[in-house]
Amino acid sequence: MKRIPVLMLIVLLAALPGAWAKTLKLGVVTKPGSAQNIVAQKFKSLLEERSDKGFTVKIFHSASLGNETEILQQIQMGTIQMGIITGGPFDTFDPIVRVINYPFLFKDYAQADEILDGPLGDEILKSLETSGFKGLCFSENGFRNLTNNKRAVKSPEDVRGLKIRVMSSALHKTIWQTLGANPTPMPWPIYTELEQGVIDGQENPLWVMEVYKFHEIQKYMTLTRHVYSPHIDVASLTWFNELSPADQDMISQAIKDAARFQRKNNRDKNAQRLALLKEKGMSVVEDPDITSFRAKVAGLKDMDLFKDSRVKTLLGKMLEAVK
Ligand code: EAX
Repeated sequence: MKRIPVLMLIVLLAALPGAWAKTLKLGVVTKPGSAQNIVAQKFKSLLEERSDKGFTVKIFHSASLGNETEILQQIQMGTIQMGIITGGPFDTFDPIVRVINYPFLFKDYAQADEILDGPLGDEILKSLETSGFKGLCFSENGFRNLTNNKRAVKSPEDVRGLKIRVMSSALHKTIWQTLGANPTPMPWPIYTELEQGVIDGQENPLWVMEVYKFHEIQKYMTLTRHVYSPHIDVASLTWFNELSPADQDMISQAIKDAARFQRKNNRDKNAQRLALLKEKGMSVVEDPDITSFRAKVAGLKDMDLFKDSRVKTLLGKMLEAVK
């Protein structure tokens, strides 16, 4: 076969749209239509458009690159460039992230936005650099609610002995232990474990119950809103530092815009989701005894989980800021 002259090859390649594009791999653990994917899709379209296809984003969804802990490890190593990852699993990489998963911390979305988009949120994003992540911004999973198959939960007494799946996070495990449940850390997805009764329940925002059809396998839901669960949108620090300042700005801006879009989209749909879950037969406790739940977990801030001085100081500032 005749060899194609190098020059001609270059001309040919340059003519192909996106031939010189830098490909960016982004990992999420959930399926299309899920909160993390909505951020990822929006980011992809914004970045590809704004960079005039200088970047292409390849989204790996449904845990095709592994669970959230494994995705984070690959981002640390730089084999994946970005991830939209739920707050929980970060706490084994950097305990400072526990602060944002603190129970009953934010009273509403406005307060969560104000703090996470402000200097305290920045402190957490910045801290992640020590573990090899460039923390870009927060998008959201949402306020987490308890579901289970045993009984209607109205107060902490009803939680006693329930086998609850929690994220891979020491804080989440401690919250449910303190409430009297029997928590088991398990990575996402958990449908089979719920279906087979290995666990009685789980806790997640409303979109999860709808998108993953938990109404088919979970009878009871309680609007506990016990933890506001953000995603942290991160990049590999080594990779990010090698980009030009202009590319860094473009990526940072695109992911922030995508996060803002997704938070609104998520919140706009919640009333409709709740109605649908009831219609599908879930028995919902909308007004549980939150005062008792709060009282039970009030001592968490003095536990060893928060004894690291950096973590303790930031938790103190955070608790002050939400007063
Ligand atoms: O977004 O593991 C979890 O419970 C997360 O909330 C899950 O990724 C769904």
